[in-house]
Amino acid sequence: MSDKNLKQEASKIKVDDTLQACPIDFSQSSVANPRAHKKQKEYQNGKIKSNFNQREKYAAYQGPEFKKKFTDGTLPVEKDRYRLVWSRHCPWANRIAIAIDLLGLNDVISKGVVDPLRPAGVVGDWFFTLDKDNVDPVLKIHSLGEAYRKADPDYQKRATVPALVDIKTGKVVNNDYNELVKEFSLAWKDYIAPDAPDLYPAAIREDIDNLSNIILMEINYAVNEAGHGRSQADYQKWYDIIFNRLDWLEERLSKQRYLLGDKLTLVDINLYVTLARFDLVFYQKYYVNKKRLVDYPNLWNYAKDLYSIPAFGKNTNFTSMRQRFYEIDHTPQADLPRIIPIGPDDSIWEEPNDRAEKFGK
Ligand SMILES: N[C@@H](CCC(=O)N[C@@H](CS)C(=O)NCC(=O)O)C(=O)O
Repeated sequence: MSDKNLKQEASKIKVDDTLQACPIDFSQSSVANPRAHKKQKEYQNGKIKSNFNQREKYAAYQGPEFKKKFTDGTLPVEKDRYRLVWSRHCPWANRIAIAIDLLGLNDVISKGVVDPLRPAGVVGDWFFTLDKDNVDPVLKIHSLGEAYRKADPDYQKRATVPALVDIKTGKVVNNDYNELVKEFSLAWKDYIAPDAPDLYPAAIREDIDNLSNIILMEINYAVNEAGHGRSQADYQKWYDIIFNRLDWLEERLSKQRYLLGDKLTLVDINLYVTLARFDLVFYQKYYVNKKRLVDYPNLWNYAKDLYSIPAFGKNTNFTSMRQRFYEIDHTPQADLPRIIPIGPDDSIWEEPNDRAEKFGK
């Protein structure tokens, strides 16, 4: 039986996946960053190879383009066959990295991490500049765009994270951040650790989908929409949506440990990835600043509770967030026309939380 109230709440929400999923990127501006402009030319004229010189410049929003599935048998479920390429700053990619570790699939699905800092002036591709020789050790590529173009030689859009790559062919097979966790939960049962949580249990699937849609529209996308506000009225609209919904979530979490009761599900991951970036990024950069996360007792304790689980904590990296959202590119720090915020203090995430005590183990 699905939760009627939740169903009714979700029925008021229209899922619009043409909304902005991507953070603001201002490193291209020659005024903001003269060095970037010079570097950008080297990509445009092909001197440096990346997806950049082929992509649609400033392509508008794009939804996930690669959606091959395990659940319908298109993709074989095979150990050591797939690699998740992600960036630690990215909330969408963060969902998948957390889920792989929570499900205990980290021994069978590997992960490659791209650099949240890109070459100055480049958008639309991610690079393996954190790796030795700037090459992903498994896929042997310099940029994620290479795997996108292996999958589709005419691919001209952004090479986005998360991207699941078939190691055998080197091709991106799925970059659908809304579906990948479900795919792993449903089709990889043979490999999921026996003590792992069921992130998408059959009995409450409808509730999970309903609450996920609410959180997607009114939290996950909404913070980006507020940050990209096209007018004062537009910003105000999203600002109100976000804080009304956070009040609603605060109330919900005053009664139960997790969003759907006493068991963690994938919808907790979906909320967590925005909460983890709330005070550092959305509050101070996107003006989503009526309240901070730490001002909500239940949401804050809930976020710390999740952070204390290694799959969440180890995949939460505040340095990468500062890099991507504030430092942006490889321009030397001394030349940066931007400021990187020192606060908030990241160490407060390590402080104890009251959730187990309040709701029992
Ligand atoms: N729109 C993306 C959602 C994921 C996304 O926006 N990822 C961002 C990082 S948070 C990205 O890779 N952006 C590429 C870029 O900045 O050019 C998709 O449909 O897969």
